[in-house]
Amino acid sequence: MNLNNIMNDLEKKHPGESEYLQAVREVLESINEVVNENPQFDSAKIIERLVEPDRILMFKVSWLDDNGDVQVNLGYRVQFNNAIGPYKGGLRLHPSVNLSILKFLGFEQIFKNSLTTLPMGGAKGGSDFNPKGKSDNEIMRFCQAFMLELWKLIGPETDVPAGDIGVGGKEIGYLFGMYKKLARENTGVLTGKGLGWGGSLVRPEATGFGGVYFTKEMLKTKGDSFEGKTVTISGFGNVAWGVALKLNELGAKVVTISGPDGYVYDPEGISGEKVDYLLELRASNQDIVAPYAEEFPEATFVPGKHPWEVKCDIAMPCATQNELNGEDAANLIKNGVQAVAEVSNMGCTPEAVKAFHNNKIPFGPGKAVNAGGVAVSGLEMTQNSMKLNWSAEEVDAKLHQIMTSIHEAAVKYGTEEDGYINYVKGANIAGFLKVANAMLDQGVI
Ligand code: 2IT
Repeated sequence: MNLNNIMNDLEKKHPGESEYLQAVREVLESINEVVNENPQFDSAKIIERLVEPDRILMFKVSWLDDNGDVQVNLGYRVQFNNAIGPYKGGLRLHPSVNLSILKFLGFEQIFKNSLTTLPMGGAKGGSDFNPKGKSDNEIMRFCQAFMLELWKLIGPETDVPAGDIGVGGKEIGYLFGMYKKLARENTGVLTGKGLGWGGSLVRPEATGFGGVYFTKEMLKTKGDSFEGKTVTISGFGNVAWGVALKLNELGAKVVTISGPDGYVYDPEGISGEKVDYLLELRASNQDIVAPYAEEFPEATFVPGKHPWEVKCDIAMPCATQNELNGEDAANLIKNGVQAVAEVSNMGCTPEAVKAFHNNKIPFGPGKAVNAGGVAVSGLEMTQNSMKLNWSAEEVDAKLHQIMTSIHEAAVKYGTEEDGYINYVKGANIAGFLKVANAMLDQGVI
């Protein structure tokens, strides 16, 4: 594979799509060696076929706000690759959403889903709709208008969307209601459903719990554990909540959360009712964490900054892409960080990842660390197919086993000569091989 030629070609075809090009470059750099050792991939043009989505649906979403005014948004679904199973991936509702972001997320999803060991292809979708400050009725009308277009492309054996930033149980409910009406069927077409109508226990906690299980395995390779560790996390949504819950259970102390307005530092630790409060913050449909410091006076609100300046043993970004840069990484390293695990998708910039690698800090990439969310989505699909529900213990045990197996796969392909585990390389190679071999088996299509 000529990496530079492929990247140059892609940059020419998709100028300015920086997140997408960043995600592709990272994967190609780490699989380069494996592709060169397997000429069959090159002759079938596996890489050239893998880096472009199978198709993209882009549509207009018109809806009425509470004043009766017409609002217009853009909606998207990027179906990237279905070599190993139906397209699968979340829907993101955020004003920053554009094709570059959804293509990076869809591309990452291919490898993440492959790592879970479950049969799921990669996709992503969403809209530049901003849920912040919207009423429930406005969110419902938007979701219904969005599904009026999306339903034509999806189905329980074709493409199964779920939540991402801005899409939780409430939005999945509105989307499901409209799909059901249009398609005249009640099937597991979406995951993250309510528990009374096809949802799986542990799905809301799964991304966070899975992230902690993976990081626990990372620490274990050093003979270490979470007990007594100080952890900085970012974000305050579903993912940060699940991470905080599990970290407390394992004896760690969570000292930060964050939003676009800044971060909160709570030296006493975010546990008990304070973790529950994260859900209240999220339900308020506001992008702010400042109220936390008003509610709990031992905490300080630091406006306009990221939590990576706070001294910690372990850092776990849980918010959004490129939220931890080279300077943040240098700060963490200076303060003695022992491990970094991305729970957000591509939470760290390439400069930050390079700094962790150069300093031999164990670094877990998002596609491995946060795969627990989509893994339990896969388990929700299985339960829907069987028309049976598993207990929370059963789902959690399967999630735990999946995260351990992802860690094992990353160790297998990512261990370097000096014993340092390059989890980025390991996860990318393990995720890639399964998809590439499936594409080879299925011919040129
Ligand atoms: O980034 C992700 O893996 C998700 N937003 C979850 C996707 C899913 O289909 O559960």
